[in-house]
Amino acid sequence: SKGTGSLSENSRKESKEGGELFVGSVGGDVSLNDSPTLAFPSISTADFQFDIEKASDIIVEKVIEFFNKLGNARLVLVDLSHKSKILSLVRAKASEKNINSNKFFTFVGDITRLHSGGGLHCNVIANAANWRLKPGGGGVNAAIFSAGGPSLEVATKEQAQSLYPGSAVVVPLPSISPLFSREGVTHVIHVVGPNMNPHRPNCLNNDYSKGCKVLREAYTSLFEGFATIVR
Ligand code: AR6
Repeated sequence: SKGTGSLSENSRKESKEGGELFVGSVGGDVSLNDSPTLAFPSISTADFQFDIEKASDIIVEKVIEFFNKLGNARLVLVDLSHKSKILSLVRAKASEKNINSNKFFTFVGDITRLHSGGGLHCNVIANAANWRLKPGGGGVNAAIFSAGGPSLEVATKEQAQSLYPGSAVVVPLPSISPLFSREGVTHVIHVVGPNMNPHRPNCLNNDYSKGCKVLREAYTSLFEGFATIVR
C-alpha cells in the first residue's frame, strides 16, 4: 500500500534554500503524476480554529463524493509538518473507507513548493482565504499570495472582490506568476471556510451545526471548481 499509507514509505529530500524537509509520496503509480491534481490545505483548522475531528470526517466524506462524480483526477491534502494531526486523522479515515490511495493521499510540504521542493506536480492549488481575498494575514493565505506575486492579486480581483464563508472562486494564473512558471500551477482556487476564532470576522461562536454545514459547502465549492477545470 502506498500514498495515504505510512510515512516510512515516503521519499525524503532536503530543500536547498530553506532547509525545510519535504516528505511526500506521489501515490505509488508514477504515471498518475500527469493526471489533473488538486492540492488543498485543511480549510479552517488552524487560524479559524475549527475542530479537526469534525473537519477530518467532512474531508473524507467530500473526497468520496468527488470521486463518485469524477474519476480521472487526484486530490492531495497538504500540511507543513509530519506531526500534522489533521493529516493523520484523514489518512486513517480514508484508509478505513478504502479510498484509492493513488487518487487521494496526504503530503507534507509547503503548498507553494510542491513541484520544486517535493517533486509533486499539482496543476491546481487551493487557498484557505479570508472573505476580502486579501494577501497576508498569515497561514497558507500569506504563503500563496506571496509566492503568486502581484499577478495573482490582479487575477484574483478580476474574478471576485470578496467571498462569503462556504464559497470558492477559481482564478486562472497568469504565466508570469512564479507559481505558474516554477511550480506548474495553472489555477488557484480561493476558498473561505467557517470561522470559529472570536478574533476574526464572522465568528460562528462554536455553533458546529452551522459550522459543519459551511465547511461542507466550502469543500463542495472547491471540488466543483476543480471539476470545471478538469472537464
Ligand atoms: N503549505 C501547506 N499548508 C499550510 C501552509 C503552507 N505554506 N501554511 C499553512 N498551512 P490556515 P484557516 C496549513 O490558518 O484556518 C489566514 O490568515 C495549516 O497548517 O492557513 O482556514 C487567512 O487570511 C492548516 O492545516 O487557514 C484567513 O483569515 C491549513 O493550512 C485565515 O487565516 C489551514 O490553516 C484562514 O484560517
